Amino acid sequence: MERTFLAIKPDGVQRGLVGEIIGRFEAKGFTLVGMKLITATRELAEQHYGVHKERPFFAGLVNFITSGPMVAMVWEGDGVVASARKIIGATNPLNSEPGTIRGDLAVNVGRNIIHGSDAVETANEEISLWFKDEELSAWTPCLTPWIV
Ligand code: 3AN
Repeated sequence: MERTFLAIKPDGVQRGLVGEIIGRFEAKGFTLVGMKLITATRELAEQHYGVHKERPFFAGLVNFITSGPMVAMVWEGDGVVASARKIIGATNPLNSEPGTIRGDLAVNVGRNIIHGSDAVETANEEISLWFKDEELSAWTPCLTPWIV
């Protein structure tokens, strides 16, 4: 089953948007298989954003991402990598469609509240960078016995 790495960045946590954001992926029908509140070290942030290390915004991005706790998560489901990117919206929130997380909740490209892996291969790399295998729980949602 396909998995992706999503992280609510420090601005999303500070703004009290954790429940709102997680709710969108639950409502869509994806399964949460790993989650932790974590303040990233510089080493972890630099590894995670290594692809951007020559970009002018890299130092500011690492400072921001290490500035406070994030909610790091692994979500599972058919096509979850591409679908989560659609739910998140374009990188620059001013270009994100209304209805997407960034389109509804963010304004600034440097404070765009959530990260989502951009491809299945990247997702697998990011999951192993942020989580140990034993921190992930494979489970099958089964609603009825919990309701009636
Ligand atoms: P996405 O997060 O949508 O995959 P990337 O991978 O192009 O976007 O960029 C990674 C992160 O770098 C973005 N989430 C954003 O926080 C930051 N970023 C990208 N472009 C800029 C920019 N022009 N100025 C400041 N920060 C940026």
